[in-house]
Amino acid sequence: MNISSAVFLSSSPDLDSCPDESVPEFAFIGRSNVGKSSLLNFLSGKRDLAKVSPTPGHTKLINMFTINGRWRLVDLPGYGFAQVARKEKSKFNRAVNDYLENRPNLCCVFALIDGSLPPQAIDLEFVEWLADRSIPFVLVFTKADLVGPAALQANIDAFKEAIAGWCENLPEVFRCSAKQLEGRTALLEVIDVALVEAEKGAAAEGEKAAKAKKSAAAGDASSKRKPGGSGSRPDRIRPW
Ligand SMILES: Nc1nc2c(ncn2[C@@H]2O[C@H](COP(=O)(O)OP(=O)(O)O)[C@@H](O)[C@H]2O)c(=O)[nH]1
Ligand SMILES: [Mg+2]
Repeated sequence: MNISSAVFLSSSPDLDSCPDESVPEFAFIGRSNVGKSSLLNFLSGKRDLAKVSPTPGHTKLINMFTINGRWRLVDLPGYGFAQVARKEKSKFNRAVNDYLENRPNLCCVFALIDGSLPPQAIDLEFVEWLADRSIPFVLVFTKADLVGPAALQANIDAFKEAIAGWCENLPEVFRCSAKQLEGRTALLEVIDVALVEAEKGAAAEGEKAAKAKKSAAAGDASSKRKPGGSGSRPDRIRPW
């Protein structure tokens, strides 16, 4: 995918104040200092898209960027300072929880994991939380340049082994280095594939709606929307 435009759209403190749900969204999240801002800048080709901050925990808002006028890149607050106890998994961040659980146009979460470290409890808990809710996600191991390939692979294998019990199907795994400019193509390919699926889904929804309208016009009472029905929210897009 060629990124021809990346434009800041919004900063929202909660789900209610997020923009409309008309465009497929891809969310990036990880522990503070995992390299999220660096990766977003690298992916978008804009050096200052997400400000690279030396101060961990800097971003508290749900930040959205419109890419190529076609999809949104969503920069979610890091979870490094939530101090989540094992039994309090719902408390990462209310806005993030709300967004991840209830955003119908969320296509995929890119869960960023520091590839230079062995599995960290907070990352494992977050991935368990995603898997519990069947939220579609892939794992992105960052800072691949900091360790040798064997150590990186060992960290990835240990992580996969730790989550194997929670995930029905193991998620796709990617490795990247914003410093050495590696891993961009594979991540953008994930988005490309998901966009095609999302657009197919949207076209099918459109056809269904057009058929319903036609049969309603023909006087078919069964196709009329029930009062108080759930409206026109599309089904959650699940490309994998
Ligand atoms: N070696 C290396 N350092 C990185 C990489 N990505 C980010 N960093 C460094 O990690 C620190 C945190 O990066 P940042 O992008 O601000 O992380 P964020 O807190 O997750 O947004 C900064 O000092 C970055 O320079 C990478 O791919 N390789
Ligand atoms: Mg950052």
